[in-house]
Amino acid sequence: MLTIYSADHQLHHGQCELIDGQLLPCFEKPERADIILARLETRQLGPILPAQEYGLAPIARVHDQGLLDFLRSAWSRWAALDQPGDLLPYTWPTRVLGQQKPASVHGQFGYYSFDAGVPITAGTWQAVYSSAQVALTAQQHIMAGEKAAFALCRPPGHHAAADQIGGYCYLNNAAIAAQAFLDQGYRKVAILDVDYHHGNGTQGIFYDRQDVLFVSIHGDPAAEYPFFLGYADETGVGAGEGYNLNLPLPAGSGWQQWGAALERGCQRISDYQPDVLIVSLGVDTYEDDPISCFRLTNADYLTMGQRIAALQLPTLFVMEGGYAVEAIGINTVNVLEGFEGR
Ligand code: OKP
Ligand code: ZN
Repeated sequence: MLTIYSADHQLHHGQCELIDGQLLPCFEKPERADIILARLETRQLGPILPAQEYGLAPIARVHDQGLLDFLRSAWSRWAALDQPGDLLPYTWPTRVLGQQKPASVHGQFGYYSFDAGVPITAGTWQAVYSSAQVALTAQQHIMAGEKAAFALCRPPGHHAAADQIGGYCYLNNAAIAAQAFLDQGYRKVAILDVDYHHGNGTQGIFYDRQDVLFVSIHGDPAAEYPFFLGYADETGVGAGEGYNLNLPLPAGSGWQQWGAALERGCQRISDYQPDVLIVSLGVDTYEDDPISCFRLTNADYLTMGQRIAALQLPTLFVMEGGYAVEAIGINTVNVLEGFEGR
């Protein structure tokens, strides 16, 4: 299988995040992608190609222009204030506050985000822009007839909404690729999100549409991030009613529960008869993941890839989460190898 990779991801390296009452080094760190790349090379999965540039237009098909302007300019505005740390939001327009866009960089960050998991550093814009180009390049290879491709995106994207970022995500790479397929003539796209966390951003972007089916298997949001979306009764709205399928599972779920949910999700995708499948591939469902609570094993990822291959669809894998860095290469590449029947 073809992989698309850009070293620009290394330009984004946040210092710290607030987790369980502690300021800890960011879990979403550059070595995640480096380790996956090394495993792809060890296993000789296929060619690893650089990203091509498709510019801002396909990104602006999904994201709000105000958010893009903010992301592009935020670091220089922050650097001008000569502060020591990364730029982080700390005030959000919640229920008791107004919804206007303030002038200050901190106020605007609150306006364009929903949590504090999105540090902006000097290289963040270039890294997130390139991550989207990685997804778009892989998408172009599928348009050109490739059966499958792996977009080794970093930073991830599935929590990013049209105009609000959060959860380590800035630009929604999977959604940008889905929209590009539609803009280039495909009629129906299915997105299967297997990351441990609900893909609230992707769900929101396509919630009122039937040209994108969104299926997600994730930790029950009653107990797990992102808490405020991902429930089973969120089935879509208007024309999109029936085109959103959430399959939340309790903490501690292993392959027995997870595999059954995958079966349900795959059935729905088959019924939908999409032109192409996008897999939001997070491997934070792993038993040793430091911030998640499912119990998938190394071997389960091979089985996952096999079941996805049985859908017999052109398939674009887009990298999302996974924080057990010692195993992230094995688990990610196991999905791809299972898919290829190796
Ligand atoms: C991004 B992706 C756990 C805090 C988790 C944010 C998680 C973002 C995950 N106590 N905070 O879906 O892998
Ligand atoms: Zn995740």
